Formats: sequence, C-alpha cells, structure tokens
Amino acid sequence: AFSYENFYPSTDIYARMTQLQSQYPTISSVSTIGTSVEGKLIQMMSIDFDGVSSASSKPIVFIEAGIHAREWISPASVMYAMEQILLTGSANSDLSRFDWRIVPISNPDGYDYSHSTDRLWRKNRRVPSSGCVGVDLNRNFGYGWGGKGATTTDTCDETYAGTEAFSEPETQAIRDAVTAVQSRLKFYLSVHSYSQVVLIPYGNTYKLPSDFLTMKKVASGFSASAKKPNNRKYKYGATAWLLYPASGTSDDWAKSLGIHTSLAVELPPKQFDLLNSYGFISPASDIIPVGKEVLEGLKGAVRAIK
Ligand code: 0X9
Ligand code: ZN
Repeated sequence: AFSYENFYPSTDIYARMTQLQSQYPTISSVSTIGTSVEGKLIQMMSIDFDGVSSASSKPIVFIEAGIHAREWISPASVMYAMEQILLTGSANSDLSRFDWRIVPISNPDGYDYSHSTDRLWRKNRRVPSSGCVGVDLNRNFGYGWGGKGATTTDTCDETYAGTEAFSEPETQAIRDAVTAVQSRLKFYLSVHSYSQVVLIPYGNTYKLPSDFLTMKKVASGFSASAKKPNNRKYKYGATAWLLYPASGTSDDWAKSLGIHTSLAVELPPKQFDLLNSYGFISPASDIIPVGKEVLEGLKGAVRAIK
C-alpha cells in the first residue's frame, strides 16, 4: 500500500492520484497533459475549490515537481502537500482562495530510470542520433534558451539543453498545461532538491527584474512558513547570485509570461550540511517532514500574493 514512508515509481504515484481523485470527486480531477519520450503519461492533479464543473475565476497556483529524475523528495513531498490541500483546503482560506494545478512527476522516464537503473540520473531519456542519452528538461524551456549555465553542444553534459527550446515532449506538456490557464495563473513553483533555498528569477542573468522585491516577499513568505514545522531555514534570493546562473528553466519561462511570481525551491538538505550530507539521496524518513515544509511554505507564499 502507498505511504509517505517510502519512495515509489511513477505507476504507484499515479495510482495514488487516481485514488485521491475518487476520494475528493467534487473538487479534484486528474488529467493527462502529455506523454514522455518513452510513452509514459504525464499526469496533473487539478484542485478546484468551487467544484470541478464550475467556471472558476480563482487565481491559480501551478506546481511542477520531479523535472529532475534523482530528486525523489520533490514528487514525494509535493504528493504529501497535495493530499493535505485536498484534505484541509476547503476549510483553509489561504489554500481555498486559489485553484491548484499540480504535476508531481514532470519527467516520468528519468524518474523511473533512477529507480530501476541509475539512482543519480538527472535528465529525461531522449536518445539522440549520436551522443549521450538525455536532455536536461530544466534547460529546455523557451526563455533565454541556451544561455548561461546551459550547453547546446555536448549531449553528454548534465545541463544539455536539447536541440531547440521545447524540443522535448515533457517540456511541451508543462508549457501547454501552463498556457491553458495563463490568464488565471498567479504563482508558479518548480520543486527541486537540494540546497534548502528559494530562488527568485531570472536565472539566466545577474540583473534583477523590476518586480524583484514583489517576488522576494513571496519567497520570504515561503521561507518563514516553511521553517515552522521543523525549524529549518530556507535562504532566499536571486537565482544566479544564490545558486548559479541557469538558462531555459521552467521558472524563468513561467515568469516571462508576466505572472505575479515564479519561484524554484531547492528542498533540504543544505549544501555542506555535515549532519545531513545525503545530497540528492534523501532518506524516506524525510518525506513527511519536508512535505510539511512544502505545505506550510505554500501557505506562506500565497498569503503574500494579493
Ligand atoms: O540547475 C537546476 O536546474 C536547479 N538546481 S538542481 O540542483 N535541482 O538541478 C536550479 C534551477 C533554478 N532555477 C533557475 N535557475 N531559474
Ligand atoms: Zn533539480
């Protein structure tokens, strides 16, 4: 049976999403937003607090998780937060002020490959005509594609950006699901591990956007609330300064649509944390504590969005 004491491959997570949908039929729906390189479904949970069949005009939060295969804590903690939003959202005015679109496994081929074969796999499973397998999906989006912190020449690079922007079916799926709700989209969150930081666009430049301080308030709201469950502090700041420059990322592309706030969060552990030096290999005992941080962080973030 599914629990938050283990990590699971995509089929089990999708089964759980279907089960949750049947438990909350009035407010939830599961849809297929695309198909991976290997033909796996990319599934999205929609939570519409006014009811699935009403024409809601609520603002939308879009959460994309699991775009990097090895970052297992991302799908797991986002599934935990999703369940809590379904269970408690109707009675929570921070959560129910928004409708939610949640893609827990944005890279199902890579994710399952990291379960079956190579625990530290990052990219998707694109097989090129020559060279190495895999495109970094978080370099394949159509804003600043191929710029700083990405490579377009070496297919073997861990940040290989693909042959062109949106060359991959997985990024096309996210793109189309996001643009379908663009007019209502207020907040986009890309969930990664690890570093324990909240990153503010844009990642492809050291220059700050004119509304940086507006987004910084949302990042600060996430950080302050995420600290509540376990007293873990998430630093927040401009991506290129706090982490490193990266181009063609999902959060940059989402922000470029003109939405209020787009952020990327890197879940625990911190970098250079000697007590928790497991890096990408999160223990399953982290799922519930980190899941609570994601849930509380989201509440704090949306409270800062007016
Ligand atoms: O490099 C990445 O894609 C992300 N870090 S990770 O270790 N999870 O691979 C950071 C992406 C942050 N977003 C932007 N740079 N815009
Ligand atoms: Zn990542």
